[in-house]
Amino acid sequence: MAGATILVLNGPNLNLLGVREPATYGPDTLADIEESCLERAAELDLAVDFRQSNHEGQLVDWIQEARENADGIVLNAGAYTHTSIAILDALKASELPVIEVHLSNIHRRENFRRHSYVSEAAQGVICGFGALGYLLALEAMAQLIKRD
Ligand code: CA2
Repeated sequence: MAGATILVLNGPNLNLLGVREPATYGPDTLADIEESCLERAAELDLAVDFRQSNHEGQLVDWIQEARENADGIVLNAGAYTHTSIAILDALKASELPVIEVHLSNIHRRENFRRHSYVSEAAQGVICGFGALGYLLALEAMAQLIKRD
């Protein structure tokens, strides 16, 4: 689908990227990741709407709005991945293709990170590749949307 819009949504604390914990999450800031997403999206003939919030309700509102404004969602829900049934319900209600992204390999860390509510609504999950995961997700999304 040429010119499709992908909502790239980031959850709590991801605004701290590049400032703290580079050993776990890599050296890139969220602004760096946004810039590389915009570049890759242009090559893929996609538009990207890149957002971050620390608030669960705000993320739910944006997912609800995506039903009208976007053609797919790439989501790193941060810690809400492991807790939020509200985000899961909003993703299901959106009826959009969803790709879940994590910078770190959530299966290699604490046990509580191994369960993801988001995964139940996701077409696929990319984790452990740092900022590259967002670009891989955009490539996968471009293919998914083309197929539909
Ligand atoms: O690996 C990921 O992308 C996570 O979604 C990141 C979340 C974590 O709760 C998930 O289990 C896995 C945490 C994001 C916090 O980001 C920070 C960045 C710099 C400094 C502190 C936190």
